[in-house]
Amino acid sequence: MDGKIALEEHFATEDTLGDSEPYAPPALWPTLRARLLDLDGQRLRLMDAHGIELMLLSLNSPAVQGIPDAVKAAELARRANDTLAEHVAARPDRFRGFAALPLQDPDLATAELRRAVTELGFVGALVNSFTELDDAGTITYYDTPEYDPFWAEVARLGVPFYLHPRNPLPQDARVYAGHEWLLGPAWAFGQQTAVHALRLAASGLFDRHPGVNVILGHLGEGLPYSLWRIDHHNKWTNAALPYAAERPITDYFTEHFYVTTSGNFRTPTLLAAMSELSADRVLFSTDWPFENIDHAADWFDSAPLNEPDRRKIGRDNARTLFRLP
Ligand code: GRE
Ligand code: ZN
Repeated sequence: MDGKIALEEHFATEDTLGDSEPYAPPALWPTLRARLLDLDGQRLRLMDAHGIELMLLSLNSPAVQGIPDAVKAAELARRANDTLAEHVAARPDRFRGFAALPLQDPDLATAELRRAVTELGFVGALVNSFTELDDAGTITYYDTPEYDPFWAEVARLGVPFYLHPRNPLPQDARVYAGHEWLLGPAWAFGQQTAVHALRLAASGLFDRHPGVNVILGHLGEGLPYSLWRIDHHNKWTNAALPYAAERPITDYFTEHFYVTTSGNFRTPTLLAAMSELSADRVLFSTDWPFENIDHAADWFDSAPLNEPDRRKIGRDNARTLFRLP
């Protein structure tokens, strides 16, 4: 399919490059490094060869979320967003930007989001799940009351919030001891991000801010497969909803969440996401440079979809969600 739009597509700056090194075998790090730093060479050639018209670009992980000092995090976010804005300005026909945000401080994050959208023309924010804070392994999720003004601004600006994975900190990763292969994209990324997404849904933030939309990668980090059980386990007990939000989690998932195909090029899983969410809430993505553009595009282009759904997922849903021309 020509004209695809892809939206979980990463790059790195010299500041953030090192965060991705642990994810490549040493022999392949020079290749991943070059793929992360490249914006208009191999990346554009692969986009051309595989029918991707537009990429929405975001920083690698955890980047800004991994810097405990709020002021340093805000400086890094600003620098990275300015760099990205220059690249987008050079090729507005091929690239758009997601803002990196210093959620260490809700006010700084709100200000940087506003600047990125209104001054730099960014189409949303992509945040690498929880943020480190202070020095003692403190972390923060965004379902707590101090983030309410931030979510109000997300709704006011009308831009989506992409909740992207990162690994748990060692103190929260003891379940993986001796099984480190489960860290990262194999399992821990998705598990960690899914819990964060459920925290947001259960917090009531979508009741307070109905204009907020959250995007999850990797076909929803396992959640479409789990929604029914989250809401319906032990129904015979007639228990009240065990959280602050007013409605079942499935309602928020089907009304406020979108999922992308990033790094999950599997037809039965795609069909499960489509049947829980509808074809209107699934969007094509590759997860370049951690995954291959040809793997994503060849799978998607030949997946057994009807052509109207392929157009929606490959292009039209993104045009609507991001108000692209
Ligand atoms: C990602 O951004 O999705 C990612 C990483 C690191 C390794 C694999 C991966 O940040 O998919
Ligand atoms: Zn990614």
